[in-house]
Amino acid sequence: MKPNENQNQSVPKSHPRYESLKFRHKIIEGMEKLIVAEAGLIAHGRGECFDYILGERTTDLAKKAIKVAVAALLLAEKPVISVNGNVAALIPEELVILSKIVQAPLEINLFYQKEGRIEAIKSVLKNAGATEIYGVDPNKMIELNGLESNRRKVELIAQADLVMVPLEDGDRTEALKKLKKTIIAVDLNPISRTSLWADITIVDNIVRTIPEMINVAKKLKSLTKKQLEDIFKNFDNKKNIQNNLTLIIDYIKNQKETVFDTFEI
Ligand code: PTJ
Repeated sequence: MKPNENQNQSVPKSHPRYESLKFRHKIIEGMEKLIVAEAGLIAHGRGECFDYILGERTTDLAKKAIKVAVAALLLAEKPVISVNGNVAALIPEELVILSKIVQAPLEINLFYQKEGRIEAIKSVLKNAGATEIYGVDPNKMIELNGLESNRRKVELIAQADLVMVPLEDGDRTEALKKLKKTIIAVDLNPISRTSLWADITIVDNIVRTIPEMINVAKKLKSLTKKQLEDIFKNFDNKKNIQNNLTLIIDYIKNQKETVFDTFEI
């Protein structure tokens, strides 16, 4: 197979793991087009592993965190959605729709700097319908204090009161928290440093989370400020993380008991 050939076409829709393979191939194609960093493949595999032990579904806990996150986005004065290579490759159209509904601009922010990557991501977002994309002009960038990685270079994020960071590394989440910003993380690993530092951690696969956020945003958009605050105010992220860990333990225990029930050789 040639490197740029769409490998997804070779996976039959009837394949029991079609959905998972479809997104895996989007990541591979994204890497070939410079959208995804090489390390993005490894990050995706780590995510897949956690998704497995959460049952590959958006759990009730994730749904609750999604509702709180959408309320927080609608309440924020200067929200920004941070976009990296994996997210741009997996769900660009949905990202643009969410950004428009909650009026949170998209800012490209990459951990791995490589010539051509920002342009490649900008192009995928534009093709998905984005009209304004931030984080692309080096002259408009400033550097965040207390951070050495490439993620320190930000544009709107510097002034944002809330930043949504899907598939982030822990260092910048920590730096953004120290700048008193509200952080929404989407991370399948409930005990990653990002998950622990965030104010609202959605433990779910980004490919399911963003469409669900769009549905919830359509419903919450008509609520009053007071009603949105009521959704947001009693959320306890520590409890959320602990409950997600309990969910994983229970899921594995249940698998241990039942996994062979329908497995016939
Ligand atoms: O495009 P860049 O240069 O900004 O780089 C992006 C990656 C993702 C490569 C970079 O931020 C990175 O190395 O991230 P980490 O430290 O591997 O963390 C990524 C986290 O996202 C891990 O905890 C994974 O479990 C999680 N993850 C991976 N895929 C998904 C996911 N969470 C939700 N949905 C996914 N599809």
